[in-house]
Amino acid sequence: MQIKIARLSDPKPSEITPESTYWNRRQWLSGLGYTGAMLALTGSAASAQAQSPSPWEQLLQQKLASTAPDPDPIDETLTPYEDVIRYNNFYEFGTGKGDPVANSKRFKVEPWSVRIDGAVQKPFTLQLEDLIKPHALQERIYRFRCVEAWSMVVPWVGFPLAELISRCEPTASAKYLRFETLVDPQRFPAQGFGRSTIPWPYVEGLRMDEAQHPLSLMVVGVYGKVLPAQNGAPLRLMVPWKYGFKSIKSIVRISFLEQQPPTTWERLASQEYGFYANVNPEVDHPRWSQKRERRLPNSLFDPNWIPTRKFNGYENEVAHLYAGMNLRKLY
Ligand SMILES: Nc1nc2c(c(=O)[nH]1)N[C@H]1C(S)=C(S)[C@@H](COP(=O)(O)O)O[C@H]1N2
Ligand SMILES: [Mo]
Repeated sequence: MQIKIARLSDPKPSEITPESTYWNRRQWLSGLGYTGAMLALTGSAASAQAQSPSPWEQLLQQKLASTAPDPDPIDETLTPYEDVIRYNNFYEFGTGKGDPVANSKRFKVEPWSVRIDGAVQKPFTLQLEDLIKPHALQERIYRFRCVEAWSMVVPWVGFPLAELISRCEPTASAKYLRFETLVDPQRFPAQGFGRSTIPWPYVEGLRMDEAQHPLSLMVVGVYGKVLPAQNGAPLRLMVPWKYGFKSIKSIVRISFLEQQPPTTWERLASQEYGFYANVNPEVDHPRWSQKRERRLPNSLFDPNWIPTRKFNGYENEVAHLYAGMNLRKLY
């Protein structure tokens, strides 16, 4: 029997974000002063949660308040916060772009831990607070390009994945990383929908040198605030030169492997989604062009199409990782 599964798709007009005011970075920065603005934002996030913040939240708020601003920000207009948190792909909450924000209202991060295993000196489990304790948080303003041909510019907050990797003490045989999202139908309602969507857990992977690249970020915040559930709380990956589906959310397990791991979208439709998934305008998706993208915010009247850049504009930083590789075959 053929099971009809959800697919990533060319977005329907009904999913296109309504036009909203641009939140210019310079206006944002000059408004209250950078730290002031961040404190104001984190304050309102905390009060929206009613109860007193958990130890994890307190630690995270503290760390967020001393986030180092992006030292070399790209000169592009930020996608407004409202769009970043309302237009999401997170199939654990449903397949519609509005499902994650609607279905994550009661999401609780705790309890949470991240299992580290595979080719490491000694497998171990990181509790939530230990995840960020040794790391100084940094802001990184990244272009973010979904394989569905829409894109954003987002000020993430996190720390280099390379820092976490060195804490894991991988052995010489570790050549790949495999990441896994939490499976818990209590917290992720769409995981209780049976076989109607994608198989769980959501799995992604990177080659070791990609994971250690300084652009690869473990994200715990956005716009100076605690990362909302719909964006992958408490911990998600951000690899800005790859299509968005590589940037796995709500991670509970990181395994170091000798072999390339099978990953979710590659397993579902390997002719459409590859393991590498580097943003590449020269290799079209079988069902749509990858030469252009809708930069959010946009509207039906102003779709705001812009040309897609190789490696999402990070070619100078990452092209050396793929020297000699045929990126048409290894898409
Ligand atoms: N666990 C999990 N991670 C995921 C997804 C998902 O459905 N489940 N969707 C991916 C896709 S296709 C995209 S484009 C981004 C969206 O991230 P955002 O909602 O923060 O913009 O998350 C990625 N990570
Ligand atoms: Mo995506």
